[in-house]
Amino acid sequence: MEKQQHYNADDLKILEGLEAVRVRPGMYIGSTGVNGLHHILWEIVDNSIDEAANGYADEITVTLHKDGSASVEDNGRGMPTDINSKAKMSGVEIIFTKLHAGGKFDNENYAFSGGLHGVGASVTNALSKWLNVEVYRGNVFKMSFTSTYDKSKKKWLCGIPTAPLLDTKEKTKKKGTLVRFMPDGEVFETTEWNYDTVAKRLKELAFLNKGVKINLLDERPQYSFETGEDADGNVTNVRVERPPREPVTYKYDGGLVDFVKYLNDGKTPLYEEPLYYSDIKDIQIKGAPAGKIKIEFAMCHTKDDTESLFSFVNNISTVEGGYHENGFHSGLLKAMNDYARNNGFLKAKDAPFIPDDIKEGLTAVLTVKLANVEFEGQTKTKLGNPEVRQPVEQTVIEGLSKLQNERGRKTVFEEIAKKAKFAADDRIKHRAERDVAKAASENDGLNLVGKLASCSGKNPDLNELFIVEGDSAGGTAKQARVRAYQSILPLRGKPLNVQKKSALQALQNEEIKTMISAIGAGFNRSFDVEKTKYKKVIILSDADQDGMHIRCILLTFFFKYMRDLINAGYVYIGMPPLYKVYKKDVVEYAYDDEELDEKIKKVGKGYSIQRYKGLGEMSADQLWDTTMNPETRNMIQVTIEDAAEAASVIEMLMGDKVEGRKEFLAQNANFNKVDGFIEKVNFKSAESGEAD
Ligand code: 0R9
Repeated sequence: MEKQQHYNADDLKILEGLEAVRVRPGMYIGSTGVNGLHHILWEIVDNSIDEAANGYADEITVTLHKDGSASVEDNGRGMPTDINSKAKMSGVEIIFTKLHAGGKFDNENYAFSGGLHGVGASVTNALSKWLNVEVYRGNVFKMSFTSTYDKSKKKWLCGIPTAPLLDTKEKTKKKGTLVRFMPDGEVFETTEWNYDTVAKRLKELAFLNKGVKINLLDERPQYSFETGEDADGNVTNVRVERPPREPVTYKYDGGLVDFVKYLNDGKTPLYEEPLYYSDIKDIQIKGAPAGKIKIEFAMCHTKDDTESLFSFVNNISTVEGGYHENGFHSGLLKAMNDYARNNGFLKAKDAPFIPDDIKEGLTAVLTVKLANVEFEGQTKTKLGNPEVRQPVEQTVIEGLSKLQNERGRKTVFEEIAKKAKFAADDRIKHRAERDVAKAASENDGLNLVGKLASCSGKNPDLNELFIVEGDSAGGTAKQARVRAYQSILPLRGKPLNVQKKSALQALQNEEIKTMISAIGAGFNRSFDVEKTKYKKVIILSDADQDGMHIRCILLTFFFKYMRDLINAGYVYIGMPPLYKVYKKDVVEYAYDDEELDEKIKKVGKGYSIQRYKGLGEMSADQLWDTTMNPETRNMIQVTIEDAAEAASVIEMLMGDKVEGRKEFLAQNANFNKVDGFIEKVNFKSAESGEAD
């Protein structure tokens, strides 16, 4: 602290900048929940990725430490350690104390083409208890920052350097930067890193950054719960410590091509090697200087009938799409229409393909990189710059035309054109499908008598539809519900698994017709989320194997035929409790084994435990209190990734590839991947085939 006077008035302004981050963290990282927590890790990882994308680093290691801190290390050039003449501080200090450092910093030395997104590492610093940096550039350099609350001044002193950058004079052969930080528990609702979230993102980044080796080390001990019985026959629940996870490494020399192959795992591709192309074009974003846009895509059609397009802008997943996706689709459509006309797949009398014809069964990854992007949409994951559309369209047309003329690609384009023609014919033949679905949508109350218990209110914002496993639980739910805004749809047995069915076949199924009719927004291509009667569609199934299977089947249905319902965030998984812990009048519910421990302590000596095997075991009051009452219930909002994962699980179990299924089942099907809401189950029921 002895050098504190080293920082002058100019710097104070900077520190106030960081204080703003403390005061309104949501403005900088979206939320202070688990997503916000991970955001501050991504900021640091992004810096390393930028260094790698510029060709200076090829290995990045992320470590989740025992003490709850996280660190990121890269083998790049190392952050600049010299004093910047303008700012009168080292690059290291700039990066961690200046908001938006990197992106806005206009000194040539520091011009990195990355840093195109995000709010910068200073935000991570501002929201951490402490942050330590080491730079390896011949010598080892060190710098530390801390955040404290100054009670007398009633303000946060956050991200304050404890001293200027220190040259330790220690020699090192290593190159690069190491950043370690402790997220502040006073800022975040949780400071526990989610391994699956981190792993998934790092894997994605490894796909998007070809050849970069990304390691993930989780040094935290793992815990599991073992239930047993003590001498008096009471249920016991003991926490057992297990060794940390094994380190993992992600590295894909094929980049996007490997990404597409990975996404197609378990599907049947129409051609062996995905198509790949990339180009850099000029772009003029309104109100910004002329710039460049890097466009890259890989694609491969499969025998499936839905499209999976994963798009990214500056390595950020654009789940809600945007102008780059529009450009991709229109480029693809133009290129394939030209090809099909010129090669006899479309005759003079045939109408041109429409986008859906080309999208059928398409798996593709599209990434664009450019400066001055704007994100829109509910979750800020939609690219809002219209100028992006044209260069992407142009690149796709050029790319596909070049690829067509490459040796060995002839059959690839023939396969795509054949598939599109088939889809177009099918579409024309099956216009009837739309009419049936429409009829089902409008068929209010007719074939629903005795099935759907409809709510009386008409406001989709308030209305909730519970899809309940089993007639008996359905009956209980009907008693428990608030009639004004809660509808109950009991499902008899397992719903039709639509994975292997055509849309028309799906429409012949009573249960599915009833769902379409209840939701009232159409189906498949005619689905219009604006027309939904419910902005909460809640799947309520038992916490056992069958229940998990039903969840997966329903999610697959929504994923395939009502995807926008998921995109809009209207699909939920209801979470009934697993245990009731009680003693005389005291009743507590536990939703998992960890909570069971807590609740046992809360109820105290002489407690009893009931383990719910199914929803049907609960009384109407209990079901209301634990699962249906908006004030007290536990629900999980289904993301498109969850649903895609459920669909790919179903695909693997039911799909064309028998080997994949066998291997999968042999490994005891760990369904926990779907963000923790599908427990570890052995999916025997799936093996025996469809449950129509
Ligand atoms: C572990 C996380 N890694 C980083 O945060 C990281 C930032 C960074 C970096 C540069 C190199 N490696 C890095 N790792 C760098 C160095 C130089 C020029 N540009 C970038 C150079 O030596 O000339 N920086 C990112 C931003 C900045 N450095 C700065 F310039 F703004 F300071």
